Amino acid sequence: MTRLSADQLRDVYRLMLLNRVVEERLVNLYRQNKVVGGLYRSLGQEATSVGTAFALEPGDLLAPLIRNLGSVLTRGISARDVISQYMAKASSPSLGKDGNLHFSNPGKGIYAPISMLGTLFPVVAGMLLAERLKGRRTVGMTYIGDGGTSVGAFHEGLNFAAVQKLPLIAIVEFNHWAYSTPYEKQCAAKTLADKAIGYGIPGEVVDGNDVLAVYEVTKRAVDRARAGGGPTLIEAKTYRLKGHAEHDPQAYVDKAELEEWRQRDPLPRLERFLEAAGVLDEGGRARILAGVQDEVDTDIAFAEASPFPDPALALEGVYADAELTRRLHEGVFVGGR
Ligand SMILES: Cc1ncc(C[n+]2csc(CCOP(=O)(O)OP(=O)(O)O)c2C)c(N)n1
Ligand SMILES: [Mg+2]
Repeated sequence: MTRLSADQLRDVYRLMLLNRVVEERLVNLYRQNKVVGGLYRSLGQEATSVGTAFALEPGDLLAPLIRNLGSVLTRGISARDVISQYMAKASSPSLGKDGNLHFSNPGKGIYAPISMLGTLFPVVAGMLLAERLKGRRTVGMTYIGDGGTSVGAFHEGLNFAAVQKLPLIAIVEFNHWAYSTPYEKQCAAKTLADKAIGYGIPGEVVDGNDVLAVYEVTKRAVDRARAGGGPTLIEAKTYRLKGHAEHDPQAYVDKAELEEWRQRDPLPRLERFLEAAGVLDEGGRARILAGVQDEVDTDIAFAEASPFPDPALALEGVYADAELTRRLHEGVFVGGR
């Protein structure tokens, strides 16, 4: 049913749980006014982030959007970096200059979201072209929401990647909403995967709440891309169970529809599978949860105790800075490690 080993399955479960617990704890911090800026949940979408990123190999690159916390955790970014970043502490990857997932860690192959939706596509396509020119078989993955697929940059970047047969994995997260705009007012295509036909690349639709299905379809696409087969567009059907961000009470969402999707929560679904497969029992589940909670407790204590950035440094590192770039490439931040 899956090619993942028992250890890998437990790791996937731990990462989805970490994704959820970090966000739940960030909500508490947000309500205490300790988060600087917005808080963008991925509740109900954890399987898409984790399942896709889990299919990459070391050395591959990933450019997430703000809802892809699970993707960056899967690629080895610590909860400590994410929490420090949300709290805009000097110990955060952007040294307190930016919020949420807006940071890069080239050492771990993570490249920051770009706020102008769609723009990551031409950027990642260009990075992959550079990698090819250097003789490397690096695969790149980036994400776009159902709303974001309507912008020009998405089209231009994916078209270029298709023509150049670049190893780009385009993950389209169909979560039904683009802020308060429903899909029907966004696009007339039956499925977003149909757009792949126009680029001459494979398009796949997957149940985005089934982490194992997400992993399988992505792994196939990654293998094909690395072998020179070019990009794949994968549309993951999922649901945004929270508002656009914490400040949005999603009053425009039908309550029955929301409840229906709550029943399809990807986390209990994976728990049921792992239990039936004999991979995780009640004791194992409790141990993983306790480990995740301990980790997040320690990371929150670290972030709370960390100072805000020195205002005198506000103008440093704003433009290209060789020393800062070197430190980022080595994954060495002010916070140490
Ligand atoms: C080009 C562009 N237009 C508008 C925005 C403002 N904006 C930020 S998020 C968002 C909604 C995006 O919806 P979707 O692409 O479906 O992603 P989701 O939030 O559902 O994950 C909008 C309109 C933007 N960031 N970039
Ligand atoms: Mg959306």
